Amino acid sequence: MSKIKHIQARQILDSRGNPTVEVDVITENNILGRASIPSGASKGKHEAFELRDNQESIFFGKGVLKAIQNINDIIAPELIGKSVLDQICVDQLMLELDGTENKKRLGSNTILGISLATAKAASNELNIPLYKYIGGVYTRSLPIPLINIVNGGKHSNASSIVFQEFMIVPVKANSFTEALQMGHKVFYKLRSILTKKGFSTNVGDEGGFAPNFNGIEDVLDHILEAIHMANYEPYDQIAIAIDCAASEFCKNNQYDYSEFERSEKKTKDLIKSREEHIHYLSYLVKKYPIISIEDGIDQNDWEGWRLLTHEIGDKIQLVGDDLFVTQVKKLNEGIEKKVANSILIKVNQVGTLTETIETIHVAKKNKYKNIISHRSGDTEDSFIADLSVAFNIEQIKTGSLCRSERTSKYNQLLRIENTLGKYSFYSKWN
Ligand code: 2PG
Ligand code: MG
Repeated sequence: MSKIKHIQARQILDSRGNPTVEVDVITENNILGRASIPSGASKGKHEAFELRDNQESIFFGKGVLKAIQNINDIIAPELIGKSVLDQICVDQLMLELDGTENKKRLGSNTILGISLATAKAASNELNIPLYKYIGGVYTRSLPIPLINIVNGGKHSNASSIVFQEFMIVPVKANSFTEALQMGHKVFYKLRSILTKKGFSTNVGDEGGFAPNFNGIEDVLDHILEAIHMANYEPYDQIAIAIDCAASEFCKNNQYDYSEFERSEKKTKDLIKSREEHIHYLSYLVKKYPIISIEDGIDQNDWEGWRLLTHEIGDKIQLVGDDLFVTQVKKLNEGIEKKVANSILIKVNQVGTLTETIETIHVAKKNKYKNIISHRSGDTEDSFIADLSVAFNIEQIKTGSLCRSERTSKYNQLLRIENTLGKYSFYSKWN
């Protein structure tokens, strides 16, 4: 009954218009589970391997037809007849078929497509919501959204801002619905401030504004102004989170703040030593209502991570993204070295649902906060919304309040909150 009858994979387009993998897993009852795979721009060095065709003349090498072929020729024949209810077995079988440490043979996009589609087919087969299928009966809490509002770094080619993401965090909402409403108010207040000043209100890859601000503090001042204009108390009601994506502008433990400078202004004066960079982050935390910094330090700069954690790790959330790449091995290294205090969870950094869940559990056990995350290239698939509820995860980062590949996750969370009704619970900050 719940056996896999057929697996069909195809190439579709992601939010940047680049090809990505979509997989249909179909059971003997003709029940469908469909999943599509996101893709990052600022990828961690140790992420599981994303298989691309590398044939320059087609989609500039970004095609995923090899991944589709791997599904059809290598994986599907082994999985036909296996139960969709046995997620661990399905994932394990694919790991064995791949046989490499970072999924280099078959591709993480290939394996993940089947892994997520299998879970969806199982929940459809059992006719229970995906979050309940994955998480069990005690799944009722909605995450706090870290809502993207300004894009910089690799996520925008218009702004020169070196940090990749500026987000607002509705810490004092009473429900997920109210949190989005609060975020929406600030988002549109910022839009009107930018319009009045003659700034562009075009958006970057994750839907945040991306005008040519005059540096990091100019961005933060504008966000603060928008929070005030929306009549919210900064910090107590709406706080700020940033993703520095420091691996993108660090070379030899030096942090080049002019890395994304698009004008003539590019100058070597903007290169900071590791200590100066940490000092600057610490200064920003004192000056602004910042409660979370992601990838404040380069993925290979363990000493920098140690210093930053020592400096501000007891005051704010320090999130490892490129640092941990959603992998237990890297997370354990961080726990042992006592760096960061939170982890970003991206399904495609590791490549199967089973391994993602393992990482979430290791983080919880060691009191590291989990933050479920999208990728800058994403699809309409809202799997991560269900994943966040499945494990009562307190935070989700899934872009701004525009662009359908971002709102699809928010909309799924709105649906879940609506369905849970009075039994739903909105996460508290810390
Ligand atoms: C990040 C992500 C998502 P990308 O750095 O956190 O916002 O970006 O998907 O480009 O790695
Ligand atoms: Mg990041």
